[in-house]
Amino acid sequence: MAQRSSFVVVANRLPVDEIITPDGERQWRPSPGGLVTALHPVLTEHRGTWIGWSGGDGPAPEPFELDGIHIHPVPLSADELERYYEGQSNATIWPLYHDAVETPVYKRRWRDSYRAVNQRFAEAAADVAAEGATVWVQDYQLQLVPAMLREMRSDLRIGFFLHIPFPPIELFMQMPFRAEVLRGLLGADLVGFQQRLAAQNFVRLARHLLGLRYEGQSIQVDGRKVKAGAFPISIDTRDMERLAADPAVQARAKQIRAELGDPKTVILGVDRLDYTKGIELRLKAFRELLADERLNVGDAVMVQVATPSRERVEHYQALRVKVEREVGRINGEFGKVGTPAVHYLHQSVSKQELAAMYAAADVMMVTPLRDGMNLVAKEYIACRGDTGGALVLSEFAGAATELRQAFLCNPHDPDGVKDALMRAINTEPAELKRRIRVMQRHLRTHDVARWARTFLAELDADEAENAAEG
Ligand code: ADQ
Repeated sequence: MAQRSSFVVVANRLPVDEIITPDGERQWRPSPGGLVTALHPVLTEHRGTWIGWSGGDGPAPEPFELDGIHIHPVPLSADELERYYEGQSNATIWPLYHDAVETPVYKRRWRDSYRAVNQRFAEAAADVAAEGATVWVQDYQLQLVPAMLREMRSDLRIGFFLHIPFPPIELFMQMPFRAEVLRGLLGADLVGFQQRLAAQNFVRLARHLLGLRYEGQSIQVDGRKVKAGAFPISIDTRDMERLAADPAVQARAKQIRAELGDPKTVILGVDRLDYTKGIELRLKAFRELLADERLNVGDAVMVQVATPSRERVEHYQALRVKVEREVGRINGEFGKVGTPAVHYLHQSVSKQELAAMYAAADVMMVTPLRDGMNLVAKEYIACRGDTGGALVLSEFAGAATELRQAFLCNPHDPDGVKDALMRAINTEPAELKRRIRVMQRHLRTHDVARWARTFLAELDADEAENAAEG
């Protein structure tokens, strides 16, 4: 019989990586991320279990314990990886929920696989959850889990958080199994979004598609109340600040600037290589500024770090070609021997190296066409200490709601992006420091622990309300 927990997290991925030790032994190592950091205290306090896929396409390893968390792996076959994960999750739902900036692909066999895998995750949760437990389901890969789980275990308190945007009705209505997805989410007691607008899209959709009544952010479903709300996610701000202040990281930041030729302005981009992130438009803005001679190679240098991502999905292969062609074009036209205009890294870097890059960059460019939140923007702010720096931020990133002192721009307007970058470069250092300080103060109070606390408190409050009314 599986370990029973009063707090269960269900996410596509487990917060662990498998490593092979030098003597060939397989071992698990925690893969540090914001989510696990935020949930760790709750997980350890409640003998919590994390249900997720452990990577690979073989049978799932046996459940085990790591750092005080019960880890419960769910298997995915090669076929499911292709259909549920790369297909339905990342070639249908991901583009559709991001304003269809790439055309979503709809395939019946992907949908069937998505359903089957969601059912497996729901069954795993039903198995490990203790009577009356709280189960927190994460993200767009698992939208059917709340209803599937409620069907098996009506005693549970179920929360769902969507890390990506939730589209307006007109776009959502494209999806062939739209009502099933909506009903899936409505299985939760509380559905959390990054933005207030997303929560509004959701409650309006419930009325439009299923004729459900709502009041404020509460939807009436089968005599239950399902609440929607905005819970903007954040970073572990103190941890990021500490890391950036580390003398080794500071020394590395200096070294990076020196290796770049100590230019006046280092412009940085850090993203998963994803078409929602606006990497090409950022490169194009930089190219045009060089062509217009508003910037010069040597004075200004751009560093773009693009983490390899979803490499078997066609949209992503096409994007890689476009980005690499643009980098080649810029360096071909404007670079000099030993002084490229753009430094492009298609690789993942360590947290320390990332912090050093943030510390080395005068201007950070975060220009997504649409983004649920964007943690890179918040990490940059946290890493600046009292050195100032400028954040150029797309209005279409969730982070723009909070980081109002950034240089906001519309990524669909190339001239607007260029102007925002030039303003960022030309603003007085004292003003830049002031802006960064305001944003740092905000992030110190609005960190990822607060995000988790607020969501779970609201989920608790909902149960109390439902019980009082029932
Ligand atoms: P992502 O789309 O992955 O997340 P983001 O929020 O920016 O986007 O998080 C990326 C994370 O990966 C950051 O913590 C960053 O430090 C790290 N990272 C990026 N490039 C890296 C590299 N080359 N090497 C190492 N680390 C790198 C989704 C949603 C977002 C939402 C988050 C959290 O798309 O909108 O903010 O979930 O909810």
